Amino acid sequence: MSLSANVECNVDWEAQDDPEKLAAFEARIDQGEIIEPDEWMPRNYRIGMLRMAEHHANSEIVGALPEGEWITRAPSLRRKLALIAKVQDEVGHGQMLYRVSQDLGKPRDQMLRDLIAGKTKYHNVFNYPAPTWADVVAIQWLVDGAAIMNQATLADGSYGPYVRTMKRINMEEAFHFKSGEDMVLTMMGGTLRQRQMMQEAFDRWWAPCLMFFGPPDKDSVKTTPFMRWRIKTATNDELRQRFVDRFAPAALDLGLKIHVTAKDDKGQLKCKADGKPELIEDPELRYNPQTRHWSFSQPDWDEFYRVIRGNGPCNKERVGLRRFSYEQGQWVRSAVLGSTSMPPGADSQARRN
Ligand code: BYC
Repeated sequence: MSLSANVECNVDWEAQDDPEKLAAFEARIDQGEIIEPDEWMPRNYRIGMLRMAEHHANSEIVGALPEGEWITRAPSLRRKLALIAKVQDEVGHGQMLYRVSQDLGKPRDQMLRDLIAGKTKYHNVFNYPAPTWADVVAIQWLVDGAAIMNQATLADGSYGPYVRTMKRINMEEAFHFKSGEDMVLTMMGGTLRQRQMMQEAFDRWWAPCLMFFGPPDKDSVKTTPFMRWRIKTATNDELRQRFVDRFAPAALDLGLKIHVTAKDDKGQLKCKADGKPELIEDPELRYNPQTRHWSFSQPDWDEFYRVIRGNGPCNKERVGLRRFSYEQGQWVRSAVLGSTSMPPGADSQARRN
């Protein structure tokens, strides 16, 4: 089944599938079977899987942008080479995930257009600025750490092409995370200024990383049906808790403090009259030996919804750069697809000559 180029890809819970086919499909899911693209699947499974794979593909290619900005400014040749390789990996993940999404019925060109038109989403975290090298460190340690935590559960899902892609991506993400760990150790073992920079970056990234796993379960519209079909295998809150259990003690061991922060509309920490950021140590942060979990303060969910609806500090910049690259690449796509159209601006250039 293929969707035409302008079909709205919305889950419709009122849609009725053939009850016999649905029962047979759900029995296969219950037995842990893997679903392949050419097999029958309920409409909402296909659309739900497509939306998730497309959101993921978008996140990979937009996610390459904040780190990509730092390639020319990396502090050493070794860090520069590692960063180039990482950014290349992330774009490659996007390529693989757009292929998975294409097989689910949406043409690639429509996905790229929907991204730059603001019709589809990508992860909240990539709408924040990375003003220092320590932000690159925070991305590789915390964001890649969060991604691995989420994607390890997605690799246990039910849709074959996505599951296989997750396994491959997770291996590469493990390298990114190791590099992030090495960098955070370097920063926290460095000078006072390096440790301060790392703390400031950590303060900028902690809350967005808590939001990375999606809204609280009570507000997550898709978790329950998606878990029934094993599109997701853990809830947003379960993953968030796993993240805090893993990273809160690691951060404290490194000498970092976990603060509740407030941000201005440029994504920078709000400052007091003396110019220092308004920071309060998280009053909820503590380990409970009975539950073996850490408690923590929830991030600002209003900020999350503002950011994912296009009004975060860097949304316009990130989408603008994607638009620029889409427009600049148009002549290459036209050439490869056999069209004779000229690159943007080339026809007027030709007329002038
Ligand atoms: N950011 O019902 P819910 C990387 C949306 S990139 C933005 O819980 P669901 C990396 C959600 O789409 C790795 N939007 O949704 C790359 C939904 O909107 P719609 C990225 C979010 O689908 C470069 C609405 O909120 N990983 O590692 O059950 C450099 C309600 O949410 C977010 C993936 O993409 C968010 N954080 O669960 C470095 C993994 N959270 O559809 C690193 C695949 C939620 O109603 N995706 N929304 O308009 C997932 O696991 C799931 O889609 C989510 C959301 C957990 C994100």
